[in-house]
Amino acid sequence: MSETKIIGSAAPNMPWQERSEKSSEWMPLWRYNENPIIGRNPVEGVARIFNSAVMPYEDAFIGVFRGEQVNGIPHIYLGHSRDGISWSFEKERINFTDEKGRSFMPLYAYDPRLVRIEDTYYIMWCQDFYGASIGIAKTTDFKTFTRLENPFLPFNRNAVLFPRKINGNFVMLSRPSDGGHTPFGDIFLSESPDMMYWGKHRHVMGKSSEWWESLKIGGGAAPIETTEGWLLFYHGVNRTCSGYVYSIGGAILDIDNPSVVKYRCGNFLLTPEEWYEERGFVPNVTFPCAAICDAASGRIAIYYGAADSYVGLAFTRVDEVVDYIKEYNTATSEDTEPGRR
Ligand code: BMA
Repeated sequence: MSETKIIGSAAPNMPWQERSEKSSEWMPLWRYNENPIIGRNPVEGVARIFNSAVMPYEDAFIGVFRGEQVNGIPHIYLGHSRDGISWSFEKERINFTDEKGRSFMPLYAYDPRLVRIEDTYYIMWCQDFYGASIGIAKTTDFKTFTRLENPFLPFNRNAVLFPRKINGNFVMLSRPSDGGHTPFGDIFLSESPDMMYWGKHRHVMGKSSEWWESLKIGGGAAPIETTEGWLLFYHGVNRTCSGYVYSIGGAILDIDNPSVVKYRCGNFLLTPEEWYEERGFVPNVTFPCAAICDAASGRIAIYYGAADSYVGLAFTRVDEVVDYIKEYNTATSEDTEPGRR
């Protein structure tokens, strides 16, 4: 086993369960035995919660959740948990405001990610901006949420910020798309000095010749800083004769120049197998949106949406997953170039 370490803070109270005999020894991720951790009808007016992001906050955990309301329209709900596993949700969706404090709600909002940079928490999601595009807001107290300028033109999805500035700029991954169920998609990166103007766009990685990610890919959890580079959990999609299948993949990006992919794993790390991943509103979806990690022990807990109906939890250790990604590395020269054309 390598000596790869997480660079970051300790989270000794993070959810954790050792690999049990239920999970294959040779797979790099193992599922929480009590999955799914969030079931149907979790709060009044919300039929399903999935594709959601959580993080440590004060002595407990906080999260932004994709709540599919009973009218089918998704919005973002705030949730609290003492242990990161058992969640309670606020009944009212998050009230986003403009900079003057006036309510400024998106028409719909889905697939939120949550990233802390210094003392500010940023939420990124997909919303309507003359078609699916990225919305972003900030908060310092999880009571007021101020929307910022929309970072990108339509159409775009799967935005996720890096948890610190790189070379003096904020850096965000995103996945340009179409206005529907996008049959293509690569991960790009953009930089901003101020969270308002975004540029220096670079290609990070595209679909690959491996069948599980041969249609499109998209960023997942906020990249985790490690001694090998940025560890990125993302989703990869295969088109089958009965629809799309979403699996979880892993890659390692260069620490100072993250449009350079050092390694990407040719094998998926997790694919739909359990009933809650294979059966639901949209079958065969595992969609990572967050990871909590403990730098001291190297433990990582990945939160993923399952079948657009539930939230699942999977675990790994940084050295184990980085070794696996390196062992099955299939990065091509297009991946390892700086992404500028
Ligand atoms: C994608 C997104 C995700 C969803 C997935 C599978 O296009 O809309 O929110 O989980 O499709 O339905």
